[in-house]
Amino acid sequence: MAKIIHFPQDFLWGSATSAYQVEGGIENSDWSRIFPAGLACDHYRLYEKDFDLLKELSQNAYRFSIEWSRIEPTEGRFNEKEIEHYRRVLKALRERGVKSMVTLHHFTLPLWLARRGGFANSQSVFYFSRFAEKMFKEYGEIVDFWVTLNEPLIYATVMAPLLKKKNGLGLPDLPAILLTIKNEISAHRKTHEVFHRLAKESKTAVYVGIAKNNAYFVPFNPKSFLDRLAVGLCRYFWNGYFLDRIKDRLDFIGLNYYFHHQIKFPFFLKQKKKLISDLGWEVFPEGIYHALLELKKYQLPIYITENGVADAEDKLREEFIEGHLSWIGRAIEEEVDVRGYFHWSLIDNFEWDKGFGPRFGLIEIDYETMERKIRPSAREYAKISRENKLVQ
Ligand code: IFM
Repeated sequence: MAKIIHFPQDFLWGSATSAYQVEGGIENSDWSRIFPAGLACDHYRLYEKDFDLLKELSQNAYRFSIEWSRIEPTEGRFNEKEIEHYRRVLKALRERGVKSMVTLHHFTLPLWLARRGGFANSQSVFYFSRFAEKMFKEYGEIVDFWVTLNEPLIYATVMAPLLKKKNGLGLPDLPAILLTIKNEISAHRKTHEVFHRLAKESKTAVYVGIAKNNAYFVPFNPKSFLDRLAVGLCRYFWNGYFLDRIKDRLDFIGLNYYFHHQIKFPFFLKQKKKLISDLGWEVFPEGIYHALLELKKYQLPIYITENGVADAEDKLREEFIEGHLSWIGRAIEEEVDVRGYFHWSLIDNFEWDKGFGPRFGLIEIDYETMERKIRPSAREYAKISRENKLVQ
């Protein structure tokens, strides 16, 4: 007999992107010269077309990021033309009845700030909150959800060190990583505080969260003390540490779930599972359930802010989505307050140092013609969104 999983009323069904990965024409960020994305998906020009497709796919929410280097190309000077651009983007979503979730930092920084050390420089807290405050003053009434930082630990430990090395700004070092994390925590806290103060003054509702990359860690041998110890440490440092320091300044938690790690002390084991994405990442839907249960203790609303698979031939995506939604459904049954799911990604895009090869999109992009083509799995996801239920 078919199993039916019903999702809560008002559940958000959406997808996510980030500016550098899709917009094109970003010339002034720390990624621009090292890993140029060129025209990317030309989403900067074609956003309305993409939102029509999003609607056609029965989605009611969209997560995207505002490119800081467009808004503040030189320190302290805001670009009005770009501010108007994102206002049009937000209005286009409103006109279509789509809720917006806006990320303020998704891996890229304006070049001027990168040259001053980026988030490793404690002044970044001031720079970031000034930029964020400006964004709130401009768009506070037309944004539904704010995400301050995307995957702060991936940023601090992988992305920032990679750029630093490639930019010739020195070798990545542990103190810089720790400082980055410290400043990210302060930047988030400050932004939450400022947004709530401004929202109170202007009597606007405000929801500020974070997109936190948490993984599901398991011991290779549950009887091994060392394997279990390593898992405990990973859960503490990778999953919990950052959230514990901002939990009193969060209106919701965004969970980006991609990974399940089996640990045989002191190593992460290479997964030998059958379902492997084009990037070699294991597909393990059950992990999202455990990651959600781990977040239950915070007693905050949770949105899945990212979950997706690199799958150019669209062979795995339908099963991937259904599998994850099924485990999310189970977490909801166990009273985890999950309120929405944003698939990564709406369209194929620029996968950072891996370029345009990996295909994460519900919609395929032909990078020669910029033509968009809906993948079959996207239609299946649309059916689930439309009916607000998953039939298995
Ligand atoms: O493309 C990235 C995104 O920018 C952040 N989360 C993981 C995605 C897939 O690697």
